[in-house]
Amino acid sequence: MENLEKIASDNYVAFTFFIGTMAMMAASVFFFFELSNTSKKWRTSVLVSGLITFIAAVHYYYMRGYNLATGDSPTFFRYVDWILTVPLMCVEFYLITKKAGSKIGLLWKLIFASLVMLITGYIGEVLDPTKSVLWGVISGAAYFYIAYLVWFGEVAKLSQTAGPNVAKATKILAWFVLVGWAIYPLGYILGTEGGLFGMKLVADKAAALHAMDIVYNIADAINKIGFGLVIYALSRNED
Ligand SMILES: *C/C=C(C)/C=C/C=C(C)/C=C/C1=C(C)CCCC1(C)C
Repeated sequence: MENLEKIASDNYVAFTFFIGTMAMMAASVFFFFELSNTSKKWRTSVLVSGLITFIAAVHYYYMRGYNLATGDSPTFFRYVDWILTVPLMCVEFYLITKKAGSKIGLLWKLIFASLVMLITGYIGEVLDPTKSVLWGVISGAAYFYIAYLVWFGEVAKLSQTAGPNVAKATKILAWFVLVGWAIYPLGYILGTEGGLFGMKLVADKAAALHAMDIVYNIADAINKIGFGLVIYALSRNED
C-alpha cells in the first residue's frame, strides 16, 4: 500500500496511469454520447473512435491497479490493448476512404502490418529481450510500411478522391502515424535490454521500465484521443 501514498508526489508512472484512465473514460463518454447527433454516414467512424478509447479505458483501469499494487510494468495488458486498438485505427482509415472506393484488401494489409509490428515488439520486450534490437527493427519495418500506405500509398491516393475534408483529415491522421506513433519506439528503446543498437539510454533497469511506461502512457493519450477527435471533427465538417 506504500505506493498508494506516493501517487500524488513522486510516482509519475502511477500518476500517468491514473490520468490515462480518466482521459480514456471521458473521451469514450464523449464519443458515445455524440453518436446521437452524428450523421448516419459518419456514425460508424465515431463509434469506432469511442470503442478505441473505451477498450483503452478498461485496460488502463486494470493497468493502473496492477502497477499500483506491484510497482511493475503491465506489459502483457499493454500489448493486449494495442492488439485490439491499433487494428481499429486501421479500420478508421478504411472507413473514411470507403466512399472513394477503398477495398477490404487494403484493410487487411493495414491490419496485418499492425499485427506484425506489435507481435514482434512483444517478442522483443518479453520473450526474447536479449535480441530486442533485432525485433525492434522488424517491428519498425512494419511500422514504416503503415506510414508509407497512409502518406503515399493506397490510403493517401484514395483520400485525394474522397473530397477535401477527407483528404485533410487523412493528412492529419498521417501526421499522427508519423509523429505520434514514433513515440512508441522511443519508449521501447528506453526500456529494453538492447537500447539503441546496443547503447543503453537508461542504465538502471527499474528506471528504464518506468521511463518506458511514462512514454507509452503519454503516447496512448495523444494517439487514441487525438485520432478520435480528428474523426469527430471530420464528421462535423462533412454534414
Ligand atoms: C493506441 C496504441 C497505439 C497507437 C500503439 C502503437 C504502437 C506502436 C506504433 C508501436 C511500435 C513499435 C515499434 C515501431 C518498434 C518497437 C516496438 C514497438 C511495438 C513499440
